[in-house]
Amino acid sequence: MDYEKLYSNNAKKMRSSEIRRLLEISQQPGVISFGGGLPNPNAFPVEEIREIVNKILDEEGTKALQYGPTAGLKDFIELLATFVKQDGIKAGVENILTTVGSQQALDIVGRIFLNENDVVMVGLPTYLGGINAFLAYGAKLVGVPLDENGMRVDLLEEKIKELKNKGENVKLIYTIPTFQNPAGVELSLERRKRMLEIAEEYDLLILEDDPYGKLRFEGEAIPPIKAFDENGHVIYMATFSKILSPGIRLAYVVAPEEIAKKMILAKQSMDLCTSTLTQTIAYHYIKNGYMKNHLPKIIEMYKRKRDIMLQSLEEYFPPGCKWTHPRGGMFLWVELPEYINTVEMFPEAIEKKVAYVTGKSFFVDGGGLNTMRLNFTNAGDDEIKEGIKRLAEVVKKRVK
Ligand code: PMP
Ligand code: G9A
Repeated sequence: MDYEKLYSNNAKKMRSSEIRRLLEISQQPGVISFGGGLPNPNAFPVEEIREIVNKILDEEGTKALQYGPTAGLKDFIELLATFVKQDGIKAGVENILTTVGSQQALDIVGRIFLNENDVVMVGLPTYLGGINAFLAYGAKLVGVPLDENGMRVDLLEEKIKELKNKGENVKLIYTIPTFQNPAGVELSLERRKRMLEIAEEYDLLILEDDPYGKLRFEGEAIPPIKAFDENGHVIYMATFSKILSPGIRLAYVVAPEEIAKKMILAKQSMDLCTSTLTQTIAYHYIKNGYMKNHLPKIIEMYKRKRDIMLQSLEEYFPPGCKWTHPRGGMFLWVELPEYINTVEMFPEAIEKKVAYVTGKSFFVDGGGLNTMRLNFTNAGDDEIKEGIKRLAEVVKKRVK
């Protein structure tokens, strides 16, 4: 049977993710992976979770194993309201919903806002999972270059003006302001405020995706854009994937009440509710102070790994290559000489048993051919050094 005839228009627009595909390759024996944004296995608080789960099953097992409200468990949502307050975000329970990872939140936003050909402004580069979520709803993605201070908001405004003049329906600005995936840069405070003004002036929504904000190694914290949002132009999302565990698939959204309601409605037909068990685990993890104690340990580990990667790049990479010096997060962004194509180079890297994500995957304009993203959190300390050494050999062969 020809199934193609039956697929919906949306299904035809779905694209496979290079990061997801890479997961399989990088699990081959001996491969050192700087590919997917995987936390380090040693960062998972296995014993604490065991203790919490035992306690939950003893004391509230039947509740934690039952269906729950679509937005999330009441106690957990209340706790999240105080959790986000630490970052200056004012939210009531009516503004918050939980999701199955922030990837689900990206999909819900696409589902409730995007019609075919609606425009989403994104960074050049930007998170591949965001690109694919929006493309599946038929959106047009328009890229705005980044520099060391994040998205160029001057160019953002110029492009929005241009698009609006052409009659395009610009709806969203998608941004990862803190330790951006993939570039590792931070959007400056000034630019955060300006981006919000632009959203207000042009009647747009900002989709602020913040998985890495709590993984700061150095420098002063910059408040999320949502902290300045007095007029309901920001949908904020964050996840437990990088600070607790991605396997528990738990994230949360803070949105204007009306939008939160619409998102909950969309979620009703997607999965009824987020796992009540993992919400209960995360609740106790925060409430009992485990999160506060554990986070500094992860930060220390990841900072050390970033430093090892930076030192190894200095030591082994040939002249003519550049990389970012991220103050937090999980990724380092590398630019090779213009004439080197990291897509073409990839099979040889795999042959040498080292993996990265090709930069091109993060560009909506076909650019970034000479770039790559390196994750520094997943590999062991010695593996980072060895992996960069292997990668440097592959690069050196191509440097003229
Ligand atoms: N947004 C960004 C920017 C990410 O980097 C990731 C994961 N790498 C996600 C969303 C999705 O994360 P999760 O679904 O695990 O919360
Ligand atoms: O495994 C995934 O797809 C999550 C990681 C995202 C990333 O590498 O950016």
